[in-house]
Amino acid sequence: MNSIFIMSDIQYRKNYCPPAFSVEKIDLLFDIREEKVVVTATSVIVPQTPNATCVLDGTAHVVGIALNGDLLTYDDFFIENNQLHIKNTPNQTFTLCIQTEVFPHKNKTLSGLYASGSGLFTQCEAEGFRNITYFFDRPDVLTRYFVRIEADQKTYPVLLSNGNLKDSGSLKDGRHFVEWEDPFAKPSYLFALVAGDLARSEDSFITMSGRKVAIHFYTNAEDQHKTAFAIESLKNAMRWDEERFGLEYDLDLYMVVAVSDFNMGAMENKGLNIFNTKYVLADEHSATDTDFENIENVIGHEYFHNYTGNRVTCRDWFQLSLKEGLTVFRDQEFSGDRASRAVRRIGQVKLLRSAQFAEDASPTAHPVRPDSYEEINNFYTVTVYDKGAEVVRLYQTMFGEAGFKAGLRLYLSRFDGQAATCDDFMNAMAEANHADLTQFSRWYSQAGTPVVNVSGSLNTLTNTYTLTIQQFVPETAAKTMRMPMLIPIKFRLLDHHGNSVPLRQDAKSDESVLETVLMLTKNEQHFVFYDIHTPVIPSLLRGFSAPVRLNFAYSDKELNIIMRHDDDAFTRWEAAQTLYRQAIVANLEALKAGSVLPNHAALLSNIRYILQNGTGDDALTALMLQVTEETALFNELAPIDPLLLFTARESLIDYIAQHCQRDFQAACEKLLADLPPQTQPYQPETAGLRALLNVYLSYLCQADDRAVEWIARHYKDWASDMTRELGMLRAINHSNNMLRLVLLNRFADCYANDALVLDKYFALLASSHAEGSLKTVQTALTHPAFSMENPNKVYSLIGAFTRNTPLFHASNGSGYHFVGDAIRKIDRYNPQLASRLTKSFSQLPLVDKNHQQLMRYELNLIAQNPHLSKDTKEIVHKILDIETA
Ligand code: B3K
Ligand code: ZN
Repeated sequence: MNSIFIMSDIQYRKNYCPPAFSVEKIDLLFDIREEKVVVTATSVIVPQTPNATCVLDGTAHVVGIALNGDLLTYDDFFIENNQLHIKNTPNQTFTLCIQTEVFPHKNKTLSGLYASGSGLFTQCEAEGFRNITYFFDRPDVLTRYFVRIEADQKTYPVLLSNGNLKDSGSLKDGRHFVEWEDPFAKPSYLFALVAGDLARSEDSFITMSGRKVAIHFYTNAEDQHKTAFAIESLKNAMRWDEERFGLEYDLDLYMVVAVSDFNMGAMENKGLNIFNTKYVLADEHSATDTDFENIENVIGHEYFHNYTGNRVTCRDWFQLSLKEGLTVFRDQEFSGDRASRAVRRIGQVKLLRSAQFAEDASPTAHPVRPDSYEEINNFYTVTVYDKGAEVVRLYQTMFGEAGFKAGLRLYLSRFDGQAATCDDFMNAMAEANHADLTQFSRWYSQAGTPVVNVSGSLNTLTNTYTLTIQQFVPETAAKTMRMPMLIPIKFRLLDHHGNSVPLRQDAKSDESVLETVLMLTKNEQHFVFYDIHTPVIPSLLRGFSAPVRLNFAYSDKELNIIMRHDDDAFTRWEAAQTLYRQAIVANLEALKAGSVLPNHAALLSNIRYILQNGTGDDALTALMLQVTEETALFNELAPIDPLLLFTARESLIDYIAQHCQRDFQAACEKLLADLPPQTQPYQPETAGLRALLNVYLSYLCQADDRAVEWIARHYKDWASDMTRELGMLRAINHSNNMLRLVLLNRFADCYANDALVLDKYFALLASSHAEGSLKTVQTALTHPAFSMENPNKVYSLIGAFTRNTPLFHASNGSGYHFVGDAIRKIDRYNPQLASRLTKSFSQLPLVDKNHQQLMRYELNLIAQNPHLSKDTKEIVHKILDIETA
């Protein structure tokens, strides 16, 4: 443990106190002027505890304060540590009026009220509202909002806030006003305001009770033609929530505003979602199939928050997963019902393994419901979101769809209009399903990815098959308890043709099933199956039924059978991953020993089998043909030389590409001939074929540079849509052939006016393994379309760079330095963005000593800044293991 102790402001979950004041309503007047906005906030405050001091959170410049109409003097209040203390407030209801000034054009944090282009936008979650006015900026203080906005009519013809439009009209001097009223009480983090010159795309939706909801999407005028898909997705989401959960939209208007400067994907402000343009704008010329899928997910996600997040919100930020885990689960179910559920599930597993399992193994590990934080914005993590969604999925696995729905409906009706906790949700699930979830609650409190070791044995005398399952929770940086978990393992037994064998678990009964869920509760358990006469293969954790690492020592032959014949997409894909992983590890051993790389003949025969027979789902076939990513291997191979791991993996890809070149070529040509022309912007039915084609092209370019020339020759003909165009560019992106740069430059020129496509260009530059890539990326910082202030650009270039192993982990430290430099710059104006980038260093404990030293050097440079933001400081200190007291 490092001996430096630093004073800081850590918040603890155990210290929660209910608010001492409630607020009946708040009137907000926004007077928008050229350089500043004057905000007048008038709250009707009801004391809940006698003689409590009225303390409001805020950072803005105070112009004046009045209590029950009387102007306060400096003797009546003081401001300390971003809190306004009002002395001697009455014990009865009182009115507090606070006038502040904010400067959105100077605000580069993209939190609070900020300018982007010629418009003004807000982002209040988690604690942005306090940058606008002084308020009880905590999620358990809910109130009704009445908002009036006044601004210049020409500059800001569109003035929006939450809820319903109540009034609008002209004022003198070319100004105008609008008034909005939100009938639903909400916490301050859901407040939103937009002012600008935006174009409106309109549609409507008739709810299940026959109410007409107007849908308004606001974008820049030149992007208006790209909103159709997002609008359709919203209507699909509205219908889906009615059909699946009986939940109907509750206002008469649903607004979505797209903004290009935004720290994350989107924000669920009541009735007025604000979205990153990336998750709204799409047409076939600019968006890939994956972009369309992401738009559908995020539109769905923010819509579903209307109940899970807005109608029932979080009591405190430690409960963040209550709304985020649940809403991710809901958007996953929505997209699973839309298309290719099994393939979507594998996508979720890939993310969980490469990012969340990695987080659990990192210095920033925390449970789904954290116990403490320094900066809440650092806790919008894959653990809170995606592991949180897995925990919610566990309820459905245990209780079935109907039981889950009953629990959700009970929770929503019990806590409607209130702020709740993860325990409240769990208790509603338990009550609706008459279950005891005491042990289950460990999923919220214990960090770490449980490890499940399984072995099986057939007793030919008794004709029984016994599964022995052990579990343990590894130690993490969060140092939480490590008690055995309740782990549902979806399970079948397969014969050697891949057919399911009947499972009989009761010796006295003939009853059998083909699939069961084994409930693991102890450190070690045995499950016995009767009437098993021939060798069988366990098909375990089907559908990835729990977020655990499961080990079973399958033989190659058993893996082949599962991969080819199991009817569960996850276990098939997982068998392929095991084969890839074993091959990478074998390469790694050979590289370490300096010996010749081994053959992987068994793997080749499987790849050929898949190429010839497919899997019945092209998107699944495409996934099965892709070698496991390095990041998913870091943890189990630690301490690792990332460059050696990269070489081991690349060698395997090379090997497959070389040996199966003819097979890929034949499959590719057939597909090119068969691929139907795209008639609609996004066709899920043929998305799998396009994914497959792109995998073939990548292997072909890896095998032989002539494929790069082949692509270049046909580029124009084949680039019928962005999925195919980007697929070609990705395939050639590691080549040193000059044609790569020719095509990339042409791509950048062609889309010079499309910011979202340029993001793809920057990501291509930053993901390349071609010679001189660091230099290219450094030069890209000066590209006229690049901006260090725009998160999309930063994530595309610098974010993609941190995932480019040979560049980021370069042995001379140049990659770390490049990213470190960017963090140091960005931290001065956008701490949230800087802190996110800093997390790329959290692999530190998993890499070898040399890389650790280089990372530490860079992190120390960041830590030295006396003005370092709270956000970045918390992450750097965790990684460097500097104790904060
Ligand atoms: N709730 C927002 C995230 C806010 C992040 C604040 N740092 C988007 C979402 O999860 O829907
Ligand atoms: Zn969310």
